[in-house]
Amino acid sequence: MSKERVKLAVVGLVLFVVLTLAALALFSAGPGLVQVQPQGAATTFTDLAITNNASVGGDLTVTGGATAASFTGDVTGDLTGDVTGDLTGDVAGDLTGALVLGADDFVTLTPGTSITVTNGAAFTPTATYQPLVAAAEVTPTITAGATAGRLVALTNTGTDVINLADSGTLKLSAAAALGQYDVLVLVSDGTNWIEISRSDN
Ligand SMILES: [Ca+2]
Ligand SMILES: [Ca+2]
Repeated sequence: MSKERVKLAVVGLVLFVVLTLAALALFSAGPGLVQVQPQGAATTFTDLAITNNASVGGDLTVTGGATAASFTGDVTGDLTGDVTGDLTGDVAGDLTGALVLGADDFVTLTPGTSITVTNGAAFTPTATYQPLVAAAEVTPTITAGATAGRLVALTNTGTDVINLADSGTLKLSAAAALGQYDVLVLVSDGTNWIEISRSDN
């Protein structure tokens, strides 16, 4: 090999080493952005620690314990661990653990949309705290067949009397005549609405 070729080979080798070191320095410098592109087959990480935000576009499956300072997305699977932070969304699944309220928390029933009841017509409660109103004294009926165990507190917020007959699938201690602010509390057995209590306020 000629001297010139040896020189070129040495220069090439030095350039290769310098570029490799530069690339390593670039990728090890933080913080950076690491993107994981979808692959045909699942990629398995033995350990993956993320110290900043992580955005997951697809499903997130956690088989171990999960601790999150904040979790703002929906949880559609089962949640078997404790929730120690605030839960601001709806819980549509079953709660099989204890429901523990903090020392500064209340059970708060968001009122359902007020229903204007009419004579002889059935109305369907939409919330446990169900305000009712009428345009004149009326005797409506209540739709049967609600989910068993559902509670409803019918509250007449208007000045016109709302009568509820003790008949059919409405099982009362006696007919109810709800004046303003009077309340009738019922529970459904899946077919009937059964009176728990009433209050003439
Ligand atoms: Ca009765
Ligand atoms: Ca009253």
